[in-house]
Amino acid sequence: MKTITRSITVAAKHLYLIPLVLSMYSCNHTTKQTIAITDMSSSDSTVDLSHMIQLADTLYDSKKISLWTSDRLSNKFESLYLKYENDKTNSAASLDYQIVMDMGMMSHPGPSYPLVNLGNGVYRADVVFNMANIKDMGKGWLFKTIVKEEDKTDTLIFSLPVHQDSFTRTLLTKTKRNDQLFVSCLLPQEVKVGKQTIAFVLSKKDKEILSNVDDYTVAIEPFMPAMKHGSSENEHAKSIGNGKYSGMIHFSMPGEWIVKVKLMKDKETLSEDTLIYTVKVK
Ligand SMILES: [Cu+2]
Repeated sequence: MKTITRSITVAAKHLYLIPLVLSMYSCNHTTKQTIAITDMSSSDSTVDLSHMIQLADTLYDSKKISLWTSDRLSNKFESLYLKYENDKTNSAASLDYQIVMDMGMMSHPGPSYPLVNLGNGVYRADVVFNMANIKDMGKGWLFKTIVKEEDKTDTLIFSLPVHQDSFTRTLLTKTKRNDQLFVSCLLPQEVKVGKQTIAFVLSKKDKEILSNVDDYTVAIEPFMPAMKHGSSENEHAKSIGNGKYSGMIHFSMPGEWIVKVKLMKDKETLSEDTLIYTVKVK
């Protein structure tokens, strides 16, 4: 059997157009936006694309493929949602994806989890963007959607606008057991003063394939460098499954804080370095 392979490149929508695009879509394409589905594989119970940003979409043959995210993309752990619609209901397709950083002179794959099928033609792709796009240097991050049907494979390429955050939220560390782990702190860049939940995602990196890590404790210590003090009433982040960890952190006053993080197992520190996340407290 002959396999046809073709490649379609789709430009991402400019982010400044999103408010306009969203309002336009809510008038014309309401049926395509109100998809609420249950994500069986994670603790987030539902994924509602109607509250998300559509990064790109394309129509080809009788198919429509679109890519969604809950907020603008930056250099950290991100969940992307792929929606596949086909007018021909009887044709079965299998989907896969690949993340590639195109830097012009060279390109390299990026760290990502296997695609999760959420049902109803929606798939989740969890990715760690370990860098932002660099201006004037290649196409930046590309999302390659691979659609396999009986006799052909199509590759659709979406370019992704991945911005640089002021404060890095994903750090790579090595453990004493020689694992390479991405430690992603899910705090926004800016938070409100007071006691609040702090969440992390631990991703074990084996080449560019990521997998969940659930058997650590993420030890946290908030510190305010300008005034050289910490705070009380903090709780280390414990595993809640699917590579996610949740704890409590207390930012007792406004200003710039750092969160010092160590990975522990049975009271032993296993991360080789202390990871530092900066956060602006308002
Ligand atoms: Cu202070």
